[in-house]
Amino acid sequence: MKSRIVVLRRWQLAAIALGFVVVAATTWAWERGGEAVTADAMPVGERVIHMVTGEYSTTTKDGQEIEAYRWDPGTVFVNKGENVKLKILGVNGDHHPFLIEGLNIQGVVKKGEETVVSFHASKEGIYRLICLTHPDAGNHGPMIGYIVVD
Ligand SMILES: [Cu+2]
Repeated sequence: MKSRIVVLRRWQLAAIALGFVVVAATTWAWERGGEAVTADAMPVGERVIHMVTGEYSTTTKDGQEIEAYRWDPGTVFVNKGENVKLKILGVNGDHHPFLIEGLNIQGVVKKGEETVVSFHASKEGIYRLICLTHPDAGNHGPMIGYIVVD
C-alpha cells in the first residue's frame, strides 16, 4: 500500500517534470521562432513582379477612335532593401522603349517578348516607369507605371 503511493508520486513527479520540459521546449521554440521572424526580415530576397503591356481603345460618340497604352499592373509595391526583378511581357503595341526614373534603367518591351530588368530597391520613393513612345494622352498614353518602394 505504501509502495503504491510512492509509485504514484513518482508518476506525478514524472508528469510534472515532463510538463516543465514541454513548457520549456515550447517557450524556447516560440522565442526562437520570434527571433527567426526578425532575422528573416534582414536577408535580402528577390521579388519577382510580372507586368504586361495593355491597350484601351474606344470610339467616341462623334466617331473618333481613341486609345491608350498601359503598363499592367500600373502600380507595384516593393519593400525597401529588396532585389526586384521586373518581368514585362509585350502584349499590345509593337514596341515600347522605356526608362525608369531615378534608377538609371532603360529598355524596350517588344510584342511577344519578355523584357527583364533587375534592380536593388535601396531607397524609398515612387519611381516612374515611362514609355518614351506613349508618355502622355497626346501620344496614346499616358503609359506610365509607378514602382513604390517603401
Ligand atoms: Cu508604349
